[in-house]
Amino acid sequence: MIRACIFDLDGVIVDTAHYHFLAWQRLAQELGVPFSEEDNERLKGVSRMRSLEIILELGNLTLDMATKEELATKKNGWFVDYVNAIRPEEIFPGVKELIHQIKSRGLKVGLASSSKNAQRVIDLLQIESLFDAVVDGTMITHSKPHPEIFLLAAERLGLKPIECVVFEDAEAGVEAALAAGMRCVGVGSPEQLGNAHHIIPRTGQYTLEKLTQLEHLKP
Ligand code: B16
Ligand code: MG
Repeated sequence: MIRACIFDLDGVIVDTAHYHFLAWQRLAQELGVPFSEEDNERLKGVSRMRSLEIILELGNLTLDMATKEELATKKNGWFVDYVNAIRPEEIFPGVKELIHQIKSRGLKVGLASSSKNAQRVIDLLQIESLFDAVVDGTMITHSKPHPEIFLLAAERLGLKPIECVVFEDAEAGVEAALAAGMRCVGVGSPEQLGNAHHIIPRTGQYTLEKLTQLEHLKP
């Protein structure tokens, strides 16, 4: 029995994934590392430091920890500058309506984002009240694809993992949800998210009928 939906933030509720890409691209350019949108798929859902390490790997660069910290902080400054301009209307179309429908069916709703900036984004979008539990990058030790964030979200919702469905746009996020023993709806392309139980192009296109069908699929 499905009793909750847990939403990722960046790329599922709002297009902050694009701002992450712009900030990483700017840093990659400074480092002289070619960095495409396709490369960026590997950064989605993983931690800030792991993202930087992937860029350094792409450029065959090795840097000491202090320099890496400095670069990660620089990228975050640019990201925060982009994000501070976010307005409540930027929530993806249909997402609020979907969450209200889920709630009207008596299900709980959680948010699980690897981002340490998640609370800022939630405040700017004014969506805190939509969620029964919020878990972000400041509360976990292991980032996606580790299942920790989703297991913690289920715990905060007072539910078992098998009772939760995750909405994710990142390959690492789909992996994390499946490792947590949850069903997963991938938001994006089947090439990247092929392991998810259902795949939809945009979050707002999901329906309660599909959620019912999910109950018949094994986690
Ligand atoms: P920050 P999500 C993730 O958020 C992003 O997808 C990923 O690209 C980013 O590196 C990670 O948060 C950490 O973000 O640097 O803001 O702490 O998709 O899990 O909501
Ligand atoms: Mg995401």
